[in-house]
Amino acid sequence: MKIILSGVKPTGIPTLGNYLGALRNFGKFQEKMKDYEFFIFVADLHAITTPQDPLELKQNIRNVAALYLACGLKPENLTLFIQSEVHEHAEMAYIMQALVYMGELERMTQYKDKVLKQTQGVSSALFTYPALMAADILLYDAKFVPVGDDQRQHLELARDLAIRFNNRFGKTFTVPEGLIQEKGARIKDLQDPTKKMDKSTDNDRGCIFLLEPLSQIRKKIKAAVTDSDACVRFDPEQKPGIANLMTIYSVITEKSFGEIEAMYDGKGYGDFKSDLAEIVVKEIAMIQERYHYFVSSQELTTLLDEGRLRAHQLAQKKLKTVYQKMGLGR
Ligand code: AQP
Repeated sequence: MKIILSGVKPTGIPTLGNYLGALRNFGKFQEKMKDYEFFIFVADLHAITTPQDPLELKQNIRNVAALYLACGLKPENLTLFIQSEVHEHAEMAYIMQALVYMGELERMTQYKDKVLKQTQGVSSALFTYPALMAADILLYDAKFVPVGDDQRQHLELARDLAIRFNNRFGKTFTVPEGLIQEKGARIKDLQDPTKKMDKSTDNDRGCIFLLEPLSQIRKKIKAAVTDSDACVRFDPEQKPGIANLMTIYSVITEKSFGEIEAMYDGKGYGDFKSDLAEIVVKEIAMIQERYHYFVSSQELTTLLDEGRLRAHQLAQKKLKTVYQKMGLGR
């Protein structure tokens, strides 16, 4: 059995970045890789590495689960589950913590960035987050992990830990590989195109949330930061705002940057932004319609129940093997 695994943290409403960098690709990979089983989960244990309101967290968990289906995942070959409902994730994370070195965790750039944003003190779980991520992946021997560019470093660490464990205790884990799209793997903030678009942002104006009113999405795109050059040209260094908008345009429409440049040759940013706003709104309107159907459906509840059982079955077996290889217990 060959497995592809990925997750999204329910720390808020997923963004256009999450969609273009991750969610949208899951359904596309499903179409192309029919001999793979897809293990897709709601990463709620990852969410509590930063403070969460319990009621909001519960709602966000259901939202993310519904959005997976709304964004194109199909129930065939799918194990959809909630991370905290499969207790082996937390147990395997402890094993990974015993394996990973402090220096490796200290080098993680996402940790360093997130520490700067914390106002209430930094939890030790934020520091050990990559150990939990390695556990998520290795528990199921996932071969491929489709993620956005920001997860590249964590994925590399998961590979190192799999190799380290295999060298120390004998071949146990599959060494995973990332599936990172060339385009759309790092969508930037609309107000500050040097930063990635984050769902836990301080400035909502730079971020498009998948469940926000369509009229607001139009406004945000029209107000996106550009430059004074007034020429639609792909140049991430000199024109990061326009390059980001062109990336969004290109991923959704599947038009190349050259084609987009030719279409807007001699036109200003106004036309380009208006068209992009309609393209994004059309895509998100479709997602919202499907989300409203799935979020309160019995279909979703049943999928999550079945997913929990299937994930637990595999995870339990793997954890037992790991304990045995390490000499734990009797
Ligand atoms: N801007 C982005 N562009 C492309 N892909 C992105 N991803 C995240 N942001 C972008 C990818 O989406 C998947 C799920 O992400 P996540 O839930 O683990 O993290 P997040 O959206 O980055 O969420 P947070 O923690 O609420 O906020 P920040 O951003 O502060 O960490 C992943 O595959 C990710 O690569």
